[in-house]
Amino acid sequence: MAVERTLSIIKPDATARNLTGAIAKMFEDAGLRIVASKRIHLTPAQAGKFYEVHAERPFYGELCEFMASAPVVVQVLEGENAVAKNREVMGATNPAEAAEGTVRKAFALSIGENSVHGSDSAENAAIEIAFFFSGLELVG
Ligand code: DAT
Ligand code: MG
Repeated sequence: MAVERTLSIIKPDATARNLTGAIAKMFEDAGLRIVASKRIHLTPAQAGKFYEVHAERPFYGELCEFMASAPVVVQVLEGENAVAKNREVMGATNPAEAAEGTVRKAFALSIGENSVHGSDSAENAAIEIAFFFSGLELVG
């Protein structure tokens, strides 16, 4: 198995409820290491750029507005199969479909306000990590 890095975002609904530590602990307990972390407040334009791949989807406006509504915590998680492992800990996009023990089952409020983002492939992880962090900020 390969050691990978993936991008995680603790979304506004979760930072607003003071869940940053609880969510980070779930990733750490799953064997992922937080090798970079910062709390930022995205502008709507920055959120729009990050989620550009979803620009044609009907919920794009709502998604960008939500992501810019309050601070987020962006983190780089490192570990064996980090991309897939992070997605497993996150749970399904829709919390109604998320498995027991996942972040979204425990904390998500709705399909839109679903507490966490995680890269969906190693290729996208590299792009998303570079969107938020310079190489100097990644400390394994
Ligand atoms: P994921 O975040 O699980 O990778 P995605 O990439 O398909 O899911 O969508 C990105 C985000 O967009 C998702 O976390 C929440 C929002 N979203 C997805 N489907 C939605 C829907 N049907 N209605 C509202 N928001 C939605
Ligand atoms: Mg996605």
